[in-house]
Amino acid sequence: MIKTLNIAFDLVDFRYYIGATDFGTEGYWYWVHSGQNLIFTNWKVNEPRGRFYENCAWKLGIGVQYKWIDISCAEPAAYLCEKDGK
Ligand SMILES: [Ca+2]
Repeated sequence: MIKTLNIAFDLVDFRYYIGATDFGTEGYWYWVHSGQNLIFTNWKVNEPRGRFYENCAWKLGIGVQYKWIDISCAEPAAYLCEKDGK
């Protein structure tokens, strides 16, 4: 548990892919792993705005309250993964 908390603290101010995309249907945002549409979103003001050129979602850092933006899926960035707690 302590290791998990340390990792989370280190990641506070980085940008990450969060696994959401609107690739295929512009404006329809869904989770890549499940295909389900987003129920909760945390978009930054005036985001998403990349239209057909930006189809992946990033979580920004603490300076912008972890808001999301859309970005080109070709942009290099870290990513977050979900793991079963079992
Ligand atoms: Ca898009």
